[in-house]
Amino acid sequence: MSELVTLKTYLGTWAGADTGRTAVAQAVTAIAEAGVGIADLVARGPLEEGLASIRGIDPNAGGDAQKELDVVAEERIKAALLPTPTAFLASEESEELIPLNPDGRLVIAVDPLDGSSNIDTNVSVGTIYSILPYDAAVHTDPVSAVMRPGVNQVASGFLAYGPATILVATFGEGTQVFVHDRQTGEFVLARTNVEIPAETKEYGVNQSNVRHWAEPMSAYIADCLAGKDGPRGKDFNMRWVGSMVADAFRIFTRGGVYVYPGDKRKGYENGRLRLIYEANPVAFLTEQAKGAATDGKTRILDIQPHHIHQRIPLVFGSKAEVEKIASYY
Ligand code: FDP
Repeated sequence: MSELVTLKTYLGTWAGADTGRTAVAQAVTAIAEAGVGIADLVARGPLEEGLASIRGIDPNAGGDAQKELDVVAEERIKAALLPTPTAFLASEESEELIPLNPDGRLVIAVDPLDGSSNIDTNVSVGTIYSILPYDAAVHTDPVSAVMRPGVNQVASGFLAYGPATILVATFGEGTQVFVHDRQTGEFVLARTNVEIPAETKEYGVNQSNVRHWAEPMSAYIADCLAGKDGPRGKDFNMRWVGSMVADAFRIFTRGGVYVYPGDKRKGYENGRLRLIYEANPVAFLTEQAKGAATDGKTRILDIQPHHIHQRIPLVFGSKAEVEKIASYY
């Protein structure tokens, strides 16, 4: 039997004696360890009273209702990253950047708990992170270190708290899947250099919004629905968990596309997903797995952010299908 590769050994080999890489390895290890604690809380479900309850009357920085577990997850990640070389943390749950380590050389953006509308439904939720290098001499305004197009990421990933706790991670050299082994407490490398199939017959979208969409998106879905009798000449299947991490993991496993377009509803002009801590990390993972990620037309990783919490229409997954969607725009 071949020897198991743990996250620790993988990161040790990847980082070697490189201090920049070692900083990234420390941060990812900390996030993964915090994730194990968050997974335990999620698994206790209704026994952990109040985790799905809405906290206070104010929405979070992104404008969504804040659940108790959103806040607990942010606290856990913040505490885990404190001893690492992370200078600043940007989080969906905090309006401003959170200063951590004055000597840090990384800025990290997180969605501490993606899919929070699913907390009390026993459906997978997760944590998403994006890691950028930080140099205090260059980024005299730390916000400028976060407000960079996603091509500047050095690592990104997400944890999904489902039947298994998994970590999908990239360090710019392919996309790897680690699974948390509850018996040993270690994350074990389960799939290396994941490849999302270029072609697919499966799409994921909240189709109840069809009347709010612009013409290109309605036309694309109408053609999928027409199946083999329509212009696409093949039958499609639809899957929508409504937790992006869960939908993403399915796409990393068997292909497909995730689509959240902008629509006519107030506040949804640029879709629902946040560029810096949702779209960018997933786009990096997707490209590293030979897939593609756009806002419909433009590559996500090339987009210049203008606000920490800005939203962006998001299409990612099987490359040929993402390109097909772009052709409708
Ligand atoms: P949530 O608000 O529950 O955190 O990140 C936003 C997100 O979930 C995605 O995980 C999910 O794919 C999407 O919103 C679901 O949106 P709808 O409720 O509009 O379907």
